[in-house]
Amino acid sequence: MELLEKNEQVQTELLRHFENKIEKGDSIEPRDKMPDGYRKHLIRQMSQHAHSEVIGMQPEGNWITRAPSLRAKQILLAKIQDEGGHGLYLYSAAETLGISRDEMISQLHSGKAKYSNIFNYPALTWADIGAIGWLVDGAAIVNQVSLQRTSYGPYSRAMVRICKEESFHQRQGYEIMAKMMSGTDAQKEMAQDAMNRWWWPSLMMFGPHDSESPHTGDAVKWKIKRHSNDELRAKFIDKTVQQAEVIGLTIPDKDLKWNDATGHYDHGAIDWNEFYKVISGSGPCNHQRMEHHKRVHAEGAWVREAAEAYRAKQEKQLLHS
Ligand code: FAQ
Repeated sequence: MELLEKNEQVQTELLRHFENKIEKGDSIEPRDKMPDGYRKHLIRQMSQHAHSEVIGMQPEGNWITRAPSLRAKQILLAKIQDEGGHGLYLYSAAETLGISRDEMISQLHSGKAKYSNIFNYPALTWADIGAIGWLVDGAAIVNQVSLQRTSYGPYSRAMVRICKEESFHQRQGYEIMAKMMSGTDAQKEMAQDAMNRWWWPSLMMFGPHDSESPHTGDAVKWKIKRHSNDELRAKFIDKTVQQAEVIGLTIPDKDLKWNDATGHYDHGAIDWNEFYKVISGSGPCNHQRMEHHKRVHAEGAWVREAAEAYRAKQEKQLLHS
């Protein structure tokens, strides 16, 4: 009985330590005691973030063989490789919370874990590669810059490195759009068409409005989220409108208007029916994205087995040396 009470006291003390750290803005590290809800919340968000990075390689990968120049091909290859790397840092960071990579992948394959809505749309033309870099990476950066100050140490450190690479990605996308907007009428039309198709799904990347976001309350309390979905969306719109104007692109929103009182742009209504349809598996490319991931994952089994055999061999050698 005494032992049980003592154990409870220790647990309470450790949780108080967690709360103090959150309160002070110190980072939580893997060995710290944390509430189960905090751990689960992070596993959900970080694994979904990792899956998004990896699934996000597919729409761009589709254009490697069709890039319009060797320079463009090299840049695109490097960018896609970076996205794969981001997925790997994030899977590793999530593993520190006690979930294995295999488990995360099987949650993705079973549909239990989501990935970003945005990667369920097709990349139809070269301008889409510009729009993905400029708008999708641009939206991802706004979110990830804020996450650099998230309370979980391994996640926040991964974000610092990821943000440096994302800003290069955003610029390569903007460069493609700017180049097309200074080209022929057909190229300008292609760029505007890509803008029209990617704008609204990019706004949806920030998640539902704050009033409809079930996870925001806990996320803010635990300092996982440092800014709300709507705050980040507003930040993204404010900076992107100006960038569009500079190169002559029109934002496909007739209700977009600067609001002096809020210091932000007002925007038209987002089609949340489309968002929920896409994140529940019925977007234009969901089936294709998952089938591709499952097939390539199965084909790569031999690489994982070889790496495991190599690790076991090294361990054995170390024991006998
Ligand atoms: N897509 O209560 P909330 C990238 C779900 S990286 C799909 O507001 P939360 C790089 C949400 O999971 C892009 N589902 O949720 C790149 C929840 O459902 P659940 C990925 C979404 O977590 C560029 C439900 O709706 N970035 O692009 C989305 O507080 C180019 C209720 O939502 C990250 O993951 C969505 N957009 O806020 C790679 C950033 N939004 O889980 C290649 C980290 C919401 O209960 C090429 N994540 N849902 O079933 C976050 O900051 C947050 O998780 C939010 C959502 C803001 C995405």
